[in-house]
Amino acid sequence: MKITALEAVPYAIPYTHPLKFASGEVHTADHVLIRIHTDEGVVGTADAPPRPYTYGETQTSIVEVVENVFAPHIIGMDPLDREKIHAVMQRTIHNQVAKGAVDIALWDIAGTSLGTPVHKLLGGWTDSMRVSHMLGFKPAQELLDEALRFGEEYGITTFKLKVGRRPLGLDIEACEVLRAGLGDDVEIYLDANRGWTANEAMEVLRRTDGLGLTLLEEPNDAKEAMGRRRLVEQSPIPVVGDESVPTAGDASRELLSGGCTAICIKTARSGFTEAKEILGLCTGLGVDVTMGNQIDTQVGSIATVTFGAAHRATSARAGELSNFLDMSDDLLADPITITDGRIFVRDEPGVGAGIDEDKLAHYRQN
Ligand code: MUC
Ligand code: MG
Repeated sequence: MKITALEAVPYAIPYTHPLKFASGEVHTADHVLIRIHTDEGVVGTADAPPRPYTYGETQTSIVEVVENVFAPHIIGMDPLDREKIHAVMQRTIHNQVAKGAVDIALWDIAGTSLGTPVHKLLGGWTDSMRVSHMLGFKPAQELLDEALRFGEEYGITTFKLKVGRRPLGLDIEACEVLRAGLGDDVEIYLDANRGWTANEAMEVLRRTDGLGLTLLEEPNDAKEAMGRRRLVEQSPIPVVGDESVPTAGDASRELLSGGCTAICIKTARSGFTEAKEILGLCTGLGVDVTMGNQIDTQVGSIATVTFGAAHRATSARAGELSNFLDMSDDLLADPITITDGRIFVRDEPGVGAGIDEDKLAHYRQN
């Protein structure tokens, strides 16, 4: 089998409920759909969500690097020779989201051509993931109302609260109101997207002690290494690396230098191949992993479920899988449903990200 074309289709779908967090906000899913075509008619599909405030990539840069930097070298290669294709992509530094989408599309081709679901190829551990819902910046009572609604409508019992605001009391009040309103059985954890200094994060940990928070993600900039190490040493809960650990090399550096004690794996920026390397590192070192959300569409979310359900460690915790519910529409032909707080893998060859072509024609931007 040979790759005949790499297609990078920019599209835009508005959000009904914009997500706001310490490093940015999202009003429109201005993503890029990546499709890899082969001479046997098999097509691999994946979604690339640009996050300029996290990795520096934009919709335009993703189209450019896929079509004009990767494609000329990758066309003609066997899509199953992933190692060789990655060697080509590694000649270009960064561009993690563009590389991740190409990798997922290659796995989609592998599964489709073998007639096997990719969750089976990756590990086949279980058939579903528990869902964690991400709560963006809002007044405390609105956060509680949203969490109660998601609990009632979808059976979700795990929430990640976006924090990193100043004054610190805003987020501390949100934690208190959520804990009082949701009760002790609901899991609540925090993600500051580098919004605080290490000292501010330590103050928040002190003032929320006793609320049963389980994880603190990217409290400050991990590059501020001394403050971060002090915080990690003193934190009573695991400090999760997210945007500081897009690659296996980054994850090893942050874990071994004391920059974090747990890792957020995101298939959107690591693909399945590097996500597997990061996972192996984490299980070998004995640190927890979470499956994160790059503010993904349903196409991206089904990829996360595919990877997360395939492995024991990634399915142990609830994965962040519900951001697509805040979009006005999506591209997946067979929409994702959340039942009793879970999303199931697709029992069909490939990743199961069949695209509704009419919707793509409607939302595409070229
Ligand atoms: C997250 O976990 O940080 C927000 C920015 C980004 O890159 O991902 C999201 C969610
Ligand atoms: Mg995060």
